[in-house]
Amino acid sequence: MGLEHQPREQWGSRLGFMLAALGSAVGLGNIWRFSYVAGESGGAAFIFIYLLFIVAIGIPIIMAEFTIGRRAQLDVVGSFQKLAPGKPWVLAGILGVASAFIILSFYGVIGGWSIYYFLQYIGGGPPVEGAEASADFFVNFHTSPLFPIFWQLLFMTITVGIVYAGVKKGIEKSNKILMPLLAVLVIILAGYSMTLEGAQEALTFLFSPDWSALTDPSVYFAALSQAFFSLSLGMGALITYGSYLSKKEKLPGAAVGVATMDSMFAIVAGLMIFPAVFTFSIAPDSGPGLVFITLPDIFGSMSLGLIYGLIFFFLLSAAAVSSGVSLLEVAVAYFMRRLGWTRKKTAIFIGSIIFLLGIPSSLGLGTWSGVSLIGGRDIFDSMDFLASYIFLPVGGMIIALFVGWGWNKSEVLEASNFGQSAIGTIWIWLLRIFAPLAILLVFLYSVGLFTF
Ligand code: TYR
Repeated sequence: MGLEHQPREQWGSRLGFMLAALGSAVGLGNIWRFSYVAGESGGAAFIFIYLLFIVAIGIPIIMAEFTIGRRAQLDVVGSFQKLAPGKPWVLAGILGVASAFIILSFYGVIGGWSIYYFLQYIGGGPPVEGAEASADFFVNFHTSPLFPIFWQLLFMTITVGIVYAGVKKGIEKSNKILMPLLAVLVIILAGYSMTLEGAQEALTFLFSPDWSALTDPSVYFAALSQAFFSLSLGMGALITYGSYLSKKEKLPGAAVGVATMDSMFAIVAGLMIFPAVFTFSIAPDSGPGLVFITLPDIFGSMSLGLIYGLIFFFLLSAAAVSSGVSLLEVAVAYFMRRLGWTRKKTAIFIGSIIFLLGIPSSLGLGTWSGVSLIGGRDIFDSMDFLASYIFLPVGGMIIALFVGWGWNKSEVLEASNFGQSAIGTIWIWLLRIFAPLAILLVFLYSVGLFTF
């Protein structure tokens, strides 16, 4: 199949593009993953490194992805083939499509849990009183073989439905409604949480670093993978979204805007979750269950708990769907061109495969919890490890090297809208040297953590 075919869809406006990119970035990563990883990695010191990575590595690579996609006007694999025909850079595109399959397969599992909890709150809240009952409820739910798979299927169906409807009518439209709504909701919930007794302790946990944590390599590794995961970076989601943007629009402001808003979302989500965690004396490092075990318990003992729970799980589900959509779009855009199929047929076909791939991750948290794949991790954690800790940073490194070294410099500067400015030169050098080196050093520093 050639690189160019049917006329390509486009965003209706620059704002629509930015909200869609933000919808991709803001997701389970900001709420569910950020809170438990920050909790496990000691809080403030981790957050400090995470923010540093966002500024020095994340923003330059977002710009690199936008520039590639907008210039090539193609999916992630096609973009590299068009800009650097016959060169090995296309590996980043292939890794990207593989990451879309892997991440969405386990993402759909948690997305399904979120929808299940949301519906519980519509029905008056889960029947839990006390931390133990809350944990039992969660364990019973997610270890049941079929039940979570049903909710995962529902999540995937909604996600496929939006991608099926198209770039403008599906993705842009849903994000235009959801994103502003989410911003308002998360601020209201954080405001409420800050009135709880545990607020002071939460602020200390989130903002006053214990610098000794920085001697631990796993903190850097966790912060790097969280930065990539949360910004949807390193696998071409932003190349794909950039490819639907018209050449008239300016890129740099959009890149900074998306990174800033995404980080603010994570911090405000921390302000929403941790005061509650400390008020009810829950260990911040309770792992992936943090949101699902602790929060329903907390909501159960709060005066406005039912409403709080309803809004919270709506927020989580909606944020998960808008990110799931971007994961699916990476694979759909590629296979549509490759197979010459319509968007509708490709969305259903690829969505079904990813749903099936996710089933082992779901079972791995229950019936198959004895199965371990990578370094003693269960199936679910192995998928997350492979994609978020390895594929995304490696993909990001290749993207940085490609824009820095593999592509003609004046063409890059023009395509990025930086032109011959000083900022453009700084950007190029961040991509040439700093970002790849920083990623490499984090990998080397963490070598001991790779126990396969
Ligand atoms: N950024 C999303 C989140 O924080 C997850 C995601 C990761 C989405 C990679 C897209 C992507 O390509 O939940």
